[in-house]
Amino acid sequence: MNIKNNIILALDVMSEKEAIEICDSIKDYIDTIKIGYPLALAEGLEIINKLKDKFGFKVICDFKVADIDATNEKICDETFKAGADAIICHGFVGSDSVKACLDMANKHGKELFLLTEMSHPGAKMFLQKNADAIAEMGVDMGITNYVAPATRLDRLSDIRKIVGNDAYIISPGVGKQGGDAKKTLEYSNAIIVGRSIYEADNPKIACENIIKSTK
Ligand code: NUP
Repeated sequence: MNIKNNIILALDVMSEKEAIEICDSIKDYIDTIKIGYPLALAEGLEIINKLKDKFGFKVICDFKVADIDATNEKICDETFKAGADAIICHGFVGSDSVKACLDMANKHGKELFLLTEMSHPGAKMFLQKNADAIAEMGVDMGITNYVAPATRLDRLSDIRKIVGNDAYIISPGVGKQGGDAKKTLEYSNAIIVGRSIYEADNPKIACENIIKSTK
């Protein structure tokens, strides 16, 4: 995926109106947005095509798909049919569940991102212990896109070593969760930023400042 300025906006706002306002202010700097459950549940999956049509964005759906294979297949199918360019799935559910997502992404000619270790403190309880194995599974399955944390650069670096330099890593946790944009981009291809942009008094300036800080 080619992502302008290596920044993905995590658009976790709760209405179409707010989403359009934020997108309008940052559209010169950002061409890829991540929509998760907050906005999709508030406004329905139609929000994907509405924002794509209005702004020409690429949309990554952060649905952290984590079910049995048969259900994952249905979730991914509906999400791609609704216009998503990529979907994020969990890895802890195992290769059969992940393969269902990968197969559906391939069927639609779209992309899959495999979530390895999450960025929040709670990820240390269970997920971190298995994150290397999740990344290894992704490599074995031929997956080329990953999500890994901006909040723990040592772990991000470990995951980069496992998936290799040709893999594409996107990293949440910059800003509000404590991660640093420039340091993260030493290991990641793109950062995911939400609240530091959409909660800012001026999202456009917030965006500009983050981009400047990465140079
Ligand atoms: O490990 C993860 N951490 C994380 O924060 C995986 C994610 N997908 N996210 C998402 O990234 C989170 O749900 C939110 O949409 C975004 C980070 O937002 P913020 O902390 O910059 O506001």
